[in-house]
Amino acid sequence: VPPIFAKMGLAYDDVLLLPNETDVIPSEVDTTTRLTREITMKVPVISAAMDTVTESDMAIAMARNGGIGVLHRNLSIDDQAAQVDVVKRSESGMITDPLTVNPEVSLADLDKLCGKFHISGLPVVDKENRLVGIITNRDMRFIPSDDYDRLKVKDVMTKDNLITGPANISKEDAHRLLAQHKVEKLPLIDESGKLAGLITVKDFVKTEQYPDATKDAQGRLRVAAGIGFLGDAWQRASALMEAGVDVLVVDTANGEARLALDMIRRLKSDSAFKDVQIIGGNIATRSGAQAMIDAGVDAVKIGVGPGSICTTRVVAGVGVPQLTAVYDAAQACKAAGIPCIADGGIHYSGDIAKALVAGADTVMLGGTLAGTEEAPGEKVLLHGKQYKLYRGMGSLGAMAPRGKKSYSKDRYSGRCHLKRKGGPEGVEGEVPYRGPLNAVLYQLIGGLHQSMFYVGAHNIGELHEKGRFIRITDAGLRESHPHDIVMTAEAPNYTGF
Ligand code: RVP
Repeated sequence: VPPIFAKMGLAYDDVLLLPNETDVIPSEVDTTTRLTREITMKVPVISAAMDTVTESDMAIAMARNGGIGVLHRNLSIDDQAAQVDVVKRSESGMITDPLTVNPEVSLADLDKLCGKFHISGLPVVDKENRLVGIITNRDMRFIPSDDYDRLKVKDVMTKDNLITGPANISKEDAHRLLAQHKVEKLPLIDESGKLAGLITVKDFVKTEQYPDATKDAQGRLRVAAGIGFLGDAWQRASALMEAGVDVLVVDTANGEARLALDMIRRLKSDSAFKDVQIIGGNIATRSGAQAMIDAGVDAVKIGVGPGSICTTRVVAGVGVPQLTAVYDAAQACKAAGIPCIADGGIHYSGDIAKALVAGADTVMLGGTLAGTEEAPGEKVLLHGKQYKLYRGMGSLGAMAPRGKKSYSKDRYSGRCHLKRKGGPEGVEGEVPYRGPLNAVLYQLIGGLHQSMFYVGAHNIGELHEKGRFIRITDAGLRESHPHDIVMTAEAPNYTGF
């Protein structure tokens, strides 16, 4: 039996990293890391499964920039699966199952479809999936939108001299054909004349523009999605898997809930999910991590109560300061060769390096990304400054969205066996608007590069090995932040909120 008082727990602010002799050049460090047993990423950052943080726009931007997004689950199964579909279709080496349109569809409906999937045109096929034309915004450009209801795809599509390629075309040949004919989309046709795929110029451009992107074997962006373990969770998992999700996160406030562990075991033992990686969380102790590992997870997510919107530690009096939680849980993960994620409480770039040195392989961010353009929700103006809504998934607002069914309740009511339901464990608020995600990530990752320079680590493995902490006092923390000055300009990597 462990003693009733465990050791002292430390938070990120309780420590600093010690500088070492170094030959590292910050811009040349390699931040490649493991997200799960089988997935690596160039950038160790994950956007949180929260309804004010990650929907498809954020997931696309995160994956393009080398991280990954976890789509939240505070929406219907169909809507969440549709978001997976949007991410998986956003770019690709070759689209093997392209969206198509029937010649009889109105231009108005076509326009809606293109808007939903952020695409500029579609192959047109008959009932047998034979290519009969192609319609892109070049065909639509001079058509007044007043005519969209009246006109059909067949009236304006390009149908003569279609440029197509064989289904097994190489990347180089496809590029040559696109360039030679100055077209943007190349439908691929199999031997029986049916549409077998699509290659687009946009995908070539995106690959050059985002060389670090997190992609699957087919060149599609990777995406993760949160699920629970109560009610229709299994149905949700199945729908997300069918939509092509890469990672499922069994996401609960207390990952040691027996039903959550059962859900993980069930997913891991069902061969239908063999191509989907399973992350489990959250836990905050070594034994919690071990329980996840024993259930078979492909990565463990760590954090009980460190989140900026989380009140679990005051409402329930439960939690472990995050640096210690990461350090302890990572011991079990390291021994088992399973990666782990430090989730919550990271608000400065320096905290990322601290989390990694404590043993994490990646970090998950909520509040730090909620103010970006790609986060769901409108900007609001408060006292002459722009803000965006950010709320805990256990807040009253997230658990009971107005006029909608709530799906996030079970994250914070895993205590379903109790007669009395608990209260909220999160709050709602606003965070400053911070512009596009890539600018914020640039600062965060730039900070990590600087940490690696000071520690003398060329890569994340060396950061794990060489990083050492010094504990600091309140006076040390005061000394760390800008002091004895009235700040008159905000630095892009220091918000001070
Ligand atoms: P932060 O980055 O500090 O804003 O924390 C984000 C994390 O907080 C999430 O990834 C999640 O683990 C946790 N969270 C989300 N909702 C709540 C809550 O309502 N208590 N907590």
